[in-house]
Amino acid sequence: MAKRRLTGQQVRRIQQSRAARREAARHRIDRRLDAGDGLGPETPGVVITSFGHTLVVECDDGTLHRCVARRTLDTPVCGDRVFWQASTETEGVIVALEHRRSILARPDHSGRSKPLAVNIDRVLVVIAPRPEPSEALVDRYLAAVAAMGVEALLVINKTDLLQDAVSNTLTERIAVYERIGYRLLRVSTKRGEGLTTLSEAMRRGTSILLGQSGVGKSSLVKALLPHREIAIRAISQTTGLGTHTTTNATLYHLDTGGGLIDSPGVRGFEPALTADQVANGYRELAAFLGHCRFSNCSHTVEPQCALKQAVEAGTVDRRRFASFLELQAQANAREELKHPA
Ligand SMILES: Nc1nc2c(ncn2[C@@H]2O[C@H](COP(=O)(O)OP(=O)(O)OP(=O)(O)O)[C@@H](O)[C@H]2O)c(=O)[nH]1
Ligand SMILES: [Mg+2]
Ligand SMILES: [Zn+2]
Repeated sequence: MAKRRLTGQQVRRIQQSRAARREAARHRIDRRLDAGDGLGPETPGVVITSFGHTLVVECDDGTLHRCVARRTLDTPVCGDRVFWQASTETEGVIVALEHRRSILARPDHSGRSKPLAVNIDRVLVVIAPRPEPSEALVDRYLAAVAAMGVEALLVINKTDLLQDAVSNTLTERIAVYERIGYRLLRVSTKRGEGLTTLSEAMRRGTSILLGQSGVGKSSLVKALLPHREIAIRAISQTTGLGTHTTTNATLYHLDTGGGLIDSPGVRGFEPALTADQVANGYRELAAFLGHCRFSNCSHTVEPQCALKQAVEAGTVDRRRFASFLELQAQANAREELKHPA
């Protein structure tokens, strides 16, 4: 039978009635909460992923529970430590959020900054020979991570593809990050190479995988945890419409200790940093900041700029410096929008 196409108006009506039903359900839960009625005891747990308004909460015993959040709370996200109460046999309601010790935010469709995952201790920026790496993206991630005050590592996946001339260029391009003190791990999920060292590096705290779509973040999770995903999929009722692209941040536990969050790939990333945070996000500039002739030096046109001199001397990488100036200009533009002269 041919599928009958819905008109725009019908689609809108369906969406409205779904939203209304959801709201009504949440109101009912709020009333029950206020009346202290029929809900289970407050239980601690951690949000491991979300699907629309449904949050998947994991308890200390490893059980997974579908929950909604009480309307008065900030929207819980992956990594949030919460308290929840059972509302039915299979569902629950999150009634409290613990303090977040770190927040990784990124702009949503409308440009507003939204937490992607929280309580992260370490960021693994993943790149690969294919898709073509974007150093601009790596620089942005590293600057954002510095502002979060957590550790950053670079992971080159798909080293099995590093056999030709491409490999030398990639290695050269990436070498700058090692020179300025970032740890670089080389792995291949396909060949199972480098995975032990990687899990060693993640043994403590919670790590998150960030990077372009297709670099192999989910493949890394699968290689490290072949079994866990199935349970989470069952509870999410995802349809698996023939795409492997990750759409939600999801927290996994490693057998070797530590947590690992898989995240959806991005094309670009504009961290909402201040000019100072941008400067601190380029660790190789630290030795030169404050040494320019003018204290308010913009490091663009001024004479005797310590940063430009370091670039000329070859101490600071020219490409990184250009990306620093670009991020700094964006930060200044944001400031001006907030406080027009
Ligand atoms: N040659 C090679 N291919 C790999 C390796 N790891 C992953 N791939 C392939 O890369 C493609 C993308 O892998 P994913 O794990 O889905 O990538 P992702 O980073 O999770 O992508 P998004 O979820 O879209 O952000 C798949 O076709 C994998 O089979 C590797 O080590 N070597
Ligand atoms: Mg993925
Ligand atoms: Zn300067």
